[in-house]
Order: sequence, then structure tokens, then C-alpha cells
Amino acid sequence: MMTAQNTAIKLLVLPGDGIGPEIMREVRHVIDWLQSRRGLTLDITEDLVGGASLAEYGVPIRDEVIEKAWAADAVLFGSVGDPKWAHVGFEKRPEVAILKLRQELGLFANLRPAKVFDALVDASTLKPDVVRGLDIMIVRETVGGIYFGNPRGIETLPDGSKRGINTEVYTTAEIERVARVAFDLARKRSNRVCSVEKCNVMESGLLWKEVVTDVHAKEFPDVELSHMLADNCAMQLVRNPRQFDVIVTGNLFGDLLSDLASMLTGSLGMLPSATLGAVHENGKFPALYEPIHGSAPDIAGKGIANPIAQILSFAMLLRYSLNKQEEADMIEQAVSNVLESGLRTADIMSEGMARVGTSVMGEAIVRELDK
Ligand code: GGG
Repeated sequence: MMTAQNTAIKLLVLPGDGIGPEIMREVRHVIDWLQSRRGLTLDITEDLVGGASLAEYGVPIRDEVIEKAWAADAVLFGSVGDPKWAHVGFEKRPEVAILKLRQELGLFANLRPAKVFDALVDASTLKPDVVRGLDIMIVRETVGGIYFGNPRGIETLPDGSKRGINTEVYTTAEIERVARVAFDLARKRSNRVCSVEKCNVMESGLLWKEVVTDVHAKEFPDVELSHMLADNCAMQLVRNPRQFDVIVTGNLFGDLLSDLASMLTGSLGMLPSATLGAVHENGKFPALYEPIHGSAPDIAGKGIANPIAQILSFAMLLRYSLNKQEEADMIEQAVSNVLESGLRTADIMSEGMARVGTSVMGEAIVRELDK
């Protein structure tokens, strides 16, 4: 999974829309610190995606940006989405930028860790005792399923009314590769995988369960495997989340369940992610890192967004793409210490804590790194 680096590491930074640029600014301070204090040499290129690219170039992402992503050692992505473009056809929506990047780079495994910081047990929507120590890894498949299956589209029926169509498609190979990522991860954690689908009503779910069972029996018999229907999983995440270690699931269910899980950690603003592809024969390992939250246009430009998910996404980049475990640990510890000190952005605010904005939170994390 890792690339060895002797020369300057090429990083493509794509802040995107809404709160994307303002939280990315805080990551840039963390990067500056690493460059000056830890001798890390990063060759950073920044470009436009999403609504920002639509405004400048008329497309959500240019081919040139995809090429830059291929040339980079890793991509750090912000968020895309802007209500200004809600009226345009699907192929021109800002969100196409992230979907296209995942597809073009073959980024099929989206790792979404839902970990509760001790200082935030009171910010969770569940009782502190239910979430203390919670550490779940949701592995969401990201280049297949209902997001990409055909047929799709909106068609007009003979009576003039319309029909919207999306199709859930999964092949054996697509399920196998994401299942392997989940089992591999489980071996480094608590050795348990829960595979989630809707095999009681969906053909693709039936195949999903069959293939995961097969991969498990042939390659990972030492890992404990369970199966759960997606609706039950949503309920169990709220009832008893600590029963889970690694959850592996399809594109849509993974999207929904990880948003749900984020609230167990206190806020959508806390969850980072890594989306990984396959290692190529030439050693190339495509990977993109982004917070699971979107562009939050309602709070964009107000300086109140939580930069932690974006900063933790960069820590995942250090861990998975650059094999900089110590630096990744330092960033995660700095976030933990700042939360312990009582600083809170609005989304994780609770009684008796000190409410701060985006830049104060970012500066506090860098100050903590300096200690
Ligand atoms: N940082 C995540 C982001 O920008 N999300 C916007 C979005 O629409 N994502 C689609 C998806 O994650 O499937």
C-alpha cells in the first residue's frame, strides 16, 4: 500500500467549494510545519474542482486535473457541491469532480474511520458510556454500485410523465477487491469484519454476500466474518456501535452508514477518509484523501467550519501514501490534545467548552505540534 519516497513528494491539493478552501488553509499550516520542522519536502500543486472549476472552465473537473492526479503521489481533496449549480444537468454538477476522480484513478476502497476522541464523548448523539473507545472502520466501495450502474437517466413516458432510473450493479471482481481491503485492515485491528448489504431484497446484495463469504473462506479464514442487512446495521450502529470493528459495504450504504457513524463521534466535521486504488505494476499507488463531509454552503465563508476532518485526512495521507506513521500519529495526538484542552468549533460545542472558529482551531493544532 505504501510508496517509498526519496525525492520531493508530489501532492495535488484540490480545495473545491464552500468550506473546502477555508479548512484546506488550516491543513496548509500543518504542512508548512512538517516541512520546516520534520524535513518533509512536498511539491504541492493546487487546482480547481467542483463549482469553482465550473465557474472558471465550464466543467466540474478538467482532464488536465485528472492527469495531475495521476502524476501526484497523493491527492488531498476538500469538498464539492454548490447550490448555484443545482439547476444544471447531472454531468455538469460539481459533485461529478469527485466521482470522476474516483473512477479515473480506480479508487475503489474508501476507508472511513469513525473513532471517538475521549474528549468528545459528551458531543456524541449517544450516551458517553455507549461510545467511549468507539473505533470503527467503514470500508465503502466507491467505483461501482448504484452510483454508476446502467441503465440510468430520466426518461419521458408516453403519458408525458417521467421516470428516473438508477441501477445497482456489482461484479464478482469489484466485490472481491474491496472485501480483501476490509479483511486486510481487520487483521491489523480487532480481526472482525461485518459485511453489509440488502440480500433479502436485492440481487446485487445476494452476490455481495456470496462473494465476501467466498473470499473469507479461501483467503481470510482467521478473520471473524458476520453479515448484516443494511437497515439492521443502521439500527445496530445506534443501539450498540462498539459491536463493530470493520464494516465493508457498497457505495450507497457506505455513504449513508458513515454519515450516521460520524454523529457517534460528535460531528460530520470529525470524519476523515482515504480512498485507495490498486498498486500498479510500476509501483504507482493512486490514493485520494478527503473529509467525508461536503461543502456546507450554509456556513461557507463564516470562519466557523471544523477543520479537523480535513486535517485528519492529511494524517491518513501521511500514513497510507507516504508511510510517515510518526508524523500521522503526531497530528492525531495534536488534535486529541487540543480537544482535551477544551477548544471546540460550533459543531462539537458542549457546555463549559471554549467555542472557536476555523483558524483558531487550526492554529491550536499547529501550536500543539510544536510542543
Ligand atoms: N468531501 C466529500 C465531498 O465533497 N462530498 C460531496 C459529494 O457529493 N460526495 C459524493 C460521495 O461521496 O459519494
